[in-house]
Amino acid sequence: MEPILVYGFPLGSSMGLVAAFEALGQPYRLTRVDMLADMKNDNYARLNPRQETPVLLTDKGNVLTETMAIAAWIEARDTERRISFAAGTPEADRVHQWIGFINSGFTGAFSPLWAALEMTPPDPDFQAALRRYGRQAVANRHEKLEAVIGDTPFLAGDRPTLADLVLIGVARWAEFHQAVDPADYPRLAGLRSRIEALPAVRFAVAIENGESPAGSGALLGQVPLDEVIERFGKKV
Ligand SMILES: N[C@@H](CCC(=O)N[C@@H](CS)C(=O)NCC(=O)O)C(=O)O
Repeated sequence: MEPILVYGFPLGSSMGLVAAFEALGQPYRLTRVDMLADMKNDNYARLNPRQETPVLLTDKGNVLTETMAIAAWIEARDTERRISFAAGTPEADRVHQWIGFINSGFTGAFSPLWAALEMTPPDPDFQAALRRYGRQAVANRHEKLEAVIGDTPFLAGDRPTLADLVLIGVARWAEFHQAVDPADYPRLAGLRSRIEALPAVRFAVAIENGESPAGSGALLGQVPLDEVIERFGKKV
């Protein structure tokens, strides 16, 4: 079977993985999840007990969660090295290092901001403290990232890789939460605009917006979430 990537909207980090599948150019399908309405329930937990996106149904029909594991799965199939480097090379190590940084500290810095936004029932004092802490954490991770972005057009060199695509799914949260002023991080701002201009990323954003962009032709269609859960989720 073709792999199926279960991606979340609005503003899911999985947008970067949709772009990665598109850039990979091999046949794939997508499943769309409204994270606000269709994820925090027992049915979705059959697919991912942590009730999160992304989830990959692999070509062997296995359920694979966690962005880093899914990125590694894509990398192993990217034999044309469109968005990765050969295993064991220093360039590949560097891509893994970037993805580790982005998926841990950089992504995690936004957690207090999401927690404040989604808190029910509201607790204004706690939410204000979470927002203050979250903004500090996001600024700190932005400073760290800004300091180590090099002179190459993309994170790991002259061409975009999985590291850039994982970054772009998350970096836009800074504006959404008004956590930092992007102008304070000019290297990151330049990098983000180069990544956002990539056809695969434009495609992924259009998909996230519910449009039907032409794309490369690798996307074979969208599979309804209920069907995916019935076929691949834990049996009840
Ligand atoms: N460690 C997981 C985290 C995934 C994650 O946090 N996904 C977000 C969407 S970007 C989510 O599903 N959040 C819902 C929630 O936990 O409330 C990964 O890297 O894949």
